[in-house]
Amino acid sequence: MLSAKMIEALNRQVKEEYYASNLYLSMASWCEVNGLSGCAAFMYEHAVEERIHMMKFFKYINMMDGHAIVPEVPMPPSEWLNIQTVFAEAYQHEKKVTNLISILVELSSKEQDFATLNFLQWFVSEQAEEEVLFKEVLDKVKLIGDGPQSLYFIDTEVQKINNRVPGQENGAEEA
Ligand code: OFO
Repeated sequence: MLSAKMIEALNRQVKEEYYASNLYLSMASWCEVNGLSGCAAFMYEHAVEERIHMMKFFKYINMMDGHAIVPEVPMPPSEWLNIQTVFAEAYQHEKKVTNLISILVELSSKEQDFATLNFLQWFVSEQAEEEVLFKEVLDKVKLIGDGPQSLYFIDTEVQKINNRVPGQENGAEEA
C-alpha cells in the first residue's frame, strides 16, 4: 500500500493534471474566439486527455487504500499575445509535467514502491509522446512564421496534426 508521503505526492500530481486540463481548456477557448478552430480542436482534445490523466491518478490513490482529494487549482491565464506564445507555453508546460513525473518515479523507486513505479510507467511513455507532439507543433508554428496568412497555415497544419493522432480525430464539438 502507499506511504503517507506517496499519497501526498500523488495527490499533488492530481492537482497538476487538473491544472493542465484547465490550462489547455483556456488555450482552446482563446484559439476559438480568435478564429483558430484547428488549434482550438487540438487544445480541447488535450484538455480532455489531461482530465483523464487526473482521473488515473485519482482512482489509483483510492484503489491503493489512500485518499484522493479534489484539489483547488489556480485560475489559468485567459489571454495570450499570439498563437506562437500559446504553443511555446504549452510545450514548456509539458516539459514541467515530465519533470514532475520523473520526481514521482524517483520517489517510488526510493521507497521500493514497485506497484506505483509500475503504474507510473504509462505516464513516462505518455509524457515522452506529448513532448514530441508539442515540440512538433511548435516547430511548425516557428517555421511558418508570422507573415501574412500565417495564421491560416498554422491553423491548417495544427488541425492536420490533430487529425493524425489516434483518438484525436474529432474536433472541439466532441470534446
Ligand atoms: Fe498529463 O499529460 Fe502531459 O501534461
